[in-house]
Amino acid sequence: MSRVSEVLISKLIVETFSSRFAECLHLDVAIAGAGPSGMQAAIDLARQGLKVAVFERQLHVGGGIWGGGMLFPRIVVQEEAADMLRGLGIDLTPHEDGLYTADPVEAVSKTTAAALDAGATIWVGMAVEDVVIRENSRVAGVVTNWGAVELARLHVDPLALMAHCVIDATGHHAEITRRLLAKVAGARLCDGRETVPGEQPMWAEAGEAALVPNTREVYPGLVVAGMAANAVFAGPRMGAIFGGMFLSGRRAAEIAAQVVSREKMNA
Ligand code: 48H
Repeated sequence: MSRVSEVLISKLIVETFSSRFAECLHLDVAIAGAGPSGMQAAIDLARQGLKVAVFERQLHVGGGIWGGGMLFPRIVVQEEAADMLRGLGIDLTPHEDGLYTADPVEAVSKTTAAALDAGATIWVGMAVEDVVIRENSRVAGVVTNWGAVELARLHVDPLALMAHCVIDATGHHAEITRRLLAKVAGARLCDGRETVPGEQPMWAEAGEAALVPNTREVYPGLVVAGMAANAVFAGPRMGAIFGGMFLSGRRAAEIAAQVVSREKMNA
């Protein structure tokens, strides 16, 4: 029989939060955004034994998956990503032309479970508002604040966590990459540009095809994934097809693992 006391409830929450947060002060990879690309990257990196945390501004994970297409609760996935999703236990219904449909609730739940089971930490309600920079030439961590503080526009100073690599999986706005370019004087992306052009109008096939090639280390220590990658490299949007997001997350994990090895060698 448990003995329930208000003080003990408060103590357990504060103490276990603090110790779990303290464990994240030195990460291998910090991922901003818990949509499909960020979660797939978290699964792959954590399965390699890397220390990974995902920071999600909203109180829920899943990003754009929940809404399916215009709130119709189905997502479309193509053949190239089908095995990855089946491997997570997500049921896929086959259709013509190598396309499948899946249930958003199942897709979010099973990717989240896989990330947690692999050892990733997922923080919800916690936004990445900035990056930690070193020598004006390398991203070295993330600056976090409560999503609610952002929403209320309160002047509350943030906390910083160090990471060998940061993945910008913030979706359409590519927030982390934009923030970096806006703040670091003279910063240029890997292709020499100083601005993020944003995604292009819808062209589903081209948008999906562009996602993996656009998944790159855009600045030392900063990798872009998912819709953010198409925003940074002017790829088209694609509507409610999600295979490319999972494939981009996988590619981001491969690149991030290389960045982590490089940074550990340089340390
Ligand atoms: C913490 C943040 C921050 C921040 C944002 O939008 P997402 O689902 O991202 P992807 O790229 O994994 O998937 C894109 C897909 O959902 C989509 O939008 C598609 C297919 N669109 C096609 C079309 O034509 O419209 O998830 C990004 C997540 C969200 O949960 C945000 O709340 C979160 O990132 N986020 N979290 N700190 N600064 N910015």
